[in-house]
Amino acid sequence: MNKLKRLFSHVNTRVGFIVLLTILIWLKTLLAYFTDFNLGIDNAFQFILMIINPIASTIILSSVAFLFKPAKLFYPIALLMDLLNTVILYLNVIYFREFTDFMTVSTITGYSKVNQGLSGSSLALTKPHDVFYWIDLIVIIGLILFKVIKLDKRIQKARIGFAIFSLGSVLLLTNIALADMDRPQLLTRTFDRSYIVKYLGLNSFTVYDGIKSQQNKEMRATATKSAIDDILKHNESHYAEPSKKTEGIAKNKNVIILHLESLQQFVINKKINGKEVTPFLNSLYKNKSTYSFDNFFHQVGQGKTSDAENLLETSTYGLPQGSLFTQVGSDNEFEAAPAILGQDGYTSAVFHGNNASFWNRDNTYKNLGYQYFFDASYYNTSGDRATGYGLKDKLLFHDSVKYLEKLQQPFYAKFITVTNHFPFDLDSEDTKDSTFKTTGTNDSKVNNYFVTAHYLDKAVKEFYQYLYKSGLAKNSMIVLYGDHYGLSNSENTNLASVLGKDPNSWNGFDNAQLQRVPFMINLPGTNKGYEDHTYGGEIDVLPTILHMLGINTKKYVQFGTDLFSKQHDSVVAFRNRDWVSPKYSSIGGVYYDSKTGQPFDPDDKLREKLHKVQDKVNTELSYSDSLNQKNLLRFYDPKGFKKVNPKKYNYDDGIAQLNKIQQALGNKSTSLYSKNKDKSTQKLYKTDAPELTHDSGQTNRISNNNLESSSSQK
Ligand code: GP9
Ligand code: MN
Repeated sequence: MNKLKRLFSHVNTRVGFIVLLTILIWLKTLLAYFTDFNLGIDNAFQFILMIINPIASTIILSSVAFLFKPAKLFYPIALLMDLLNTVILYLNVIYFREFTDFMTVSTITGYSKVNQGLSGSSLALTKPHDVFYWIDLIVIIGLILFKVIKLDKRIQKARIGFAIFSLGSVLLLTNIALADMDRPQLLTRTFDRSYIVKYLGLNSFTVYDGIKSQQNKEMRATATKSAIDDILKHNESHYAEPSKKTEGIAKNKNVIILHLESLQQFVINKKINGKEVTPFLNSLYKNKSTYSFDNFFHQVGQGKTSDAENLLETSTYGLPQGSLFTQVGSDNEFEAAPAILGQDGYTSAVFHGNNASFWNRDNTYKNLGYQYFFDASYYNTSGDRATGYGLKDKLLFHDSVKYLEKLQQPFYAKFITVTNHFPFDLDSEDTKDSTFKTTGTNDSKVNNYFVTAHYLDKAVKEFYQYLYKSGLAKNSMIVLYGDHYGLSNSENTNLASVLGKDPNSWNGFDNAQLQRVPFMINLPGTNKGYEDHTYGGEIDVLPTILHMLGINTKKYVQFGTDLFSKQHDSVVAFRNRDWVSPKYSSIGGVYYDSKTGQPFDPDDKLREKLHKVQDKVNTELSYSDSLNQKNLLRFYDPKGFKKVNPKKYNYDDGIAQLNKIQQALGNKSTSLYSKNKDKSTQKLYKTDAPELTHDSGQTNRISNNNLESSSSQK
């Protein structure tokens, strides 16, 4: 008892008081971590970081109070800091309950047009345990008023405050260093807000986000209308006319984009132990109904998947650092595929079995003009149904049918797969019936890569079978592409022998060659398909497919050119300013002959020519950066293009919205479901996914009553 008293007497010192407040904030944050937030902890290390991450920033915040010497200032300031901490925490708790995401500066200030912040329903989002977020503050103020906690009136030495501040800073730096061990480039790449919270805590996230949005704001504030003029000029001179052979051949068809995670071109037609890695994709590749490209490169930067998406949706490059989606996706205006097609009556939707906040998709998609986003909350991702980045591919395709069939046609639908993602994990039950035996290199990543690529191939095959059975295939153009490399340059030497290459002579050019990814445009019904050797990249996809859909692209700002056009620009720029072209390539400051792969020293004349190519690449990348960093499309109104209003979209009740539209249209409804005489086509879907045999049929979206009513119509 005496001991307890003695311990409590410490609270009567200023340092003791700050320690008490810090402990309380820490406990409250843990309460939020465990009950309200969903941070997706994958391993013990992350768990430990999560437990300790509130401490550093809380200490730093409370050290502010030590700047004030008189007790009647010190205590109110200490409590004010505590209140600030609590408010940040609690607002995020409420916000998370509504949006499954963390609050950003632009959501608080209303700067972003996407989210309107918390609605009037905030009160409905409170829960009984919320009392614990506030009670400590009330009790402490009470204890001070009733003099149970006595104010320490001694004048403090300045160095105490400084020591506390230093302690907090050291802890924070240690925290950042530890986080970087588990998740390199956490702060430069900004994968997901929840990652920063998981690793560094809410306060650090809020400060980080504040700095980022201030930078963005400044960049934008200085931009003027005329800044887009040069870009428009470049756009006009760079434009490539559609080819007469392909223009309009897919007019009014549905567009189905299959985003094949980390799939690289070297798997196509590759055999391992006598068996093809991707037998189905190979058959598609060779099929007369497919335009297949074998010199197609990804062009992503640090934003990986999200950069690939941006390249395809907008035909602009990702940013030099970080992900375009996370940095400017919430605020920018875009002229993106879903919006362009939306003007022609297309319905647009994304299907992806990961959290909506990953890569800031939940906000960015609205600015791209996506009407529907079926994220992890629309699927059952429990237990063995998911791996690291979400729902397994076979299940993603299978479980999406109930949503896909409700889309009014024509639609523009994108499926983002995840299973073939580093570190290429798959449960043994998913491979036990497979006769495919992978490589036996010393690198488990290389070996596993082929296993998950093989799995992805089968998933696509099952989906295709459904597309044919349901009749969707004949009304659709299916675009398949690999988003970026799966095996990085550090694994490439281990891969070399599998590709029949010598790891000892492996060089920068070889790495660049491996940045080829599959790109196929499959148009069931045509027999004009062929293997096309044109050099191109992700930047070129949008103009290419828009032309095939019979849509004129001249008025849009696009940095890519139609792959089928005679005027196509076959210099492929990488995000780091390296480039490849049919004749020459420039990789890491070295020129290579693209045919022989040999490095060479150009003579003066050729050097000048190559410099010009480099200048062109630099100009294009910098125009694209300025367009996106300064949000210049806000100054440009292409004739006939209706600007996107992100506020129109709400991804919470997609299926209810679709059902409503279907009902309102009655027999004019063009959804597959309506065409199938108001019956689901789910039964047509055949998959060997073992997870389905022990399925509970639950989706993560618990509160969606409409979903239940729609699935009962089956
Ligand atoms: C996450 C998935 C993976 O949702 O798309 O992104 P990546 O790590 O490949 O950029
Ligand atoms: Mn990816």
